[in-house]
Amino acid sequence: MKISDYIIDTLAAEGVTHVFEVCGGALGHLLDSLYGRRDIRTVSMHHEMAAAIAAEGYARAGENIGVAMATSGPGATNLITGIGSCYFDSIPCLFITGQVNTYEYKFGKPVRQIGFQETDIVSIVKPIVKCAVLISDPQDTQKILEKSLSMAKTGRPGPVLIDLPLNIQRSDIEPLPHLMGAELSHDSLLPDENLVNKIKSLIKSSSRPLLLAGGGVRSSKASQDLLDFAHATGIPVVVSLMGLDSFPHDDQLYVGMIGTYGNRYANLAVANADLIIALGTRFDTRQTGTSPETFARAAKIIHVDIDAHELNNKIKAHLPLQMDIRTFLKSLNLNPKNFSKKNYSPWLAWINHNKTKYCEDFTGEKDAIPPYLFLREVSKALPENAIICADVGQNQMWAAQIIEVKRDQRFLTQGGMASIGSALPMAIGASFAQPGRMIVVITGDGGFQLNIQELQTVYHHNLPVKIILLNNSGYGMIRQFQEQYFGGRLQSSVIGYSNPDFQKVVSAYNISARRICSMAGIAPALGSLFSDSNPGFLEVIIHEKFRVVPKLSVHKPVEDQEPELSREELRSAMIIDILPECDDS
Ligand SMILES: Cc1ncc(C[n+]2csc(CCOP(=O)(O)OP(=O)(O)O)c2C)c(N)n1
Ligand SMILES: [Mg+2]
Repeated sequence: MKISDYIIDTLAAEGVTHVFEVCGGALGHLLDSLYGRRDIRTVSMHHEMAAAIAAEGYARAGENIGVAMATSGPGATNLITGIGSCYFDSIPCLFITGQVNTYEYKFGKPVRQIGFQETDIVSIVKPIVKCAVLISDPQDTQKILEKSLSMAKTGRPGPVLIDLPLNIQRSDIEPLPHLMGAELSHDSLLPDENLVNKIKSLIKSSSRPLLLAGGGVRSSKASQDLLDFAHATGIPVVVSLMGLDSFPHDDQLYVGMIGTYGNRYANLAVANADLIIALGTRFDTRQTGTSPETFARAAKIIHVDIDAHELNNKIKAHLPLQMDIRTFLKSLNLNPKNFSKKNYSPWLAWINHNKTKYCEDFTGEKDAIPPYLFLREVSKALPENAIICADVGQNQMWAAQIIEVKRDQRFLTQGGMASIGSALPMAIGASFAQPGRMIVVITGDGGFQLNIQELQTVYHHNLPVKIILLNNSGYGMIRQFQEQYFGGRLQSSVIGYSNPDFQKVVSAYNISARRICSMAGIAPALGSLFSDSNPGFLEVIIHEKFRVVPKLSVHKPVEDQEPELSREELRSAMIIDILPECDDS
């Protein structure tokens, strides 16, 4: 059997329904093996960065591994941003790159290149993949493919890459029945009785506990288990940006998102908690601030993560547990009596008081559309099962702070790589993973221009992708940063920056486009945007004065975001003492 056919068959057998790619000579045989197939479809993108991120979006939104392909040289290098994102955010994806024939490849020779577009992509991506292999012997193909697929999905998920020279693609092999043994099961790593007792007693002695949900909750498909555990114990839940959609925001136990751009009330909860059960989170700097020693300083921390390297890495845990989140929660949920509900009413009342007092600022000036108000309206108008894809920048943080993500909704965004221009290709991938669901892109004028060409993919497949572009005439997030730290010298975020007429550009792609610049326009525009399942585009003019607030600056504890509360107010907002360095009295 031809190797390229074997590979596509294997992917189809894995349940992969779509492969995202940009063509090239070095992919020749693989493309030919995709030709005419109905069980596995080819989605031709217009930039490999977008193909990689579409695969990422497909894996984030669905149940399957994402697959992207690119030709050798520039095709392969263009994949890198998406590969890195899958690595940092733990998304299972397989990247296949075409390569020159093995007899044209330099291997160890001290020359720069032999074959046309020959590029050592395996070495280039090594630091950002779980594994990357160039197949040089056809007989290794099955072993490498099966191992790569298994690696991408098991343990802490992530990207894998296979570099496939043309002569290997066209070689024949006799595939054997599955080579791999049973996949590593995490069920063997159950928390034992001793451990359960420890957790039980930590919870028992706490009066201000919090569950902190990270991206690992979704990765291990543990959202329902988290909901069950929270309800069984009555413990309120804060989330990280990656864990944002792992717990329904309309649940009474939901507090908010923590971190640099987190909700002030959620950060106050973290600062004052006496127990934090942190699930599948790596305590990224955006979460803890730049002074991790001040983070959750009153709390004992139970830190559960599948990746042992993340335990006691930045935050010292009272109880570090290397374990799959779902396995952990499932086994705790097995015996609800263990964790019978305690009365946390004073704690919950304190949290809810802060939620009201420190809610986001919805006020505008004259008729300018305040982003928080606008996105709250978007949130209300979203279909029950919409998938929101947020780009990177102010638009992302406004959306993360304000959109009330419901139980059947998703919120997809890049955390660790955080590439501007990622939301549109992410949405394309998500729409193929979840046919029939509306996909809503929240993006900025700067970021949108990085993958604007993918409007053609949206149009070509008539995808139910609704793009909301918050146009503040600049790289707003960088402008905010320069205003804060560089005396308002807006080099390159505003100076030297300009936008095209987005209405004309989007219309040229045959997608219906609309623009609003006043409050009165919001309701009719959202009504019409969400009224059908065709592609749609809404440009919202946002005044450049709007900032992401609150925001934490460097060297501050998370509870002390800007705009700063008066020291007196901060003191009264805290249960524990404020830090001496925050006290100017
Ligand atoms: C590929 C890439 N280049 C540069 C950046 C740095 N960056 C982060 S946010 C941002 C501004 C994005 O501007 P825009 O899309 O208009 O969003 P806004 O912040 O204005 O909402 C930039 C340039 C990045 N994250 N990714
Ligand atoms: Mg902008």
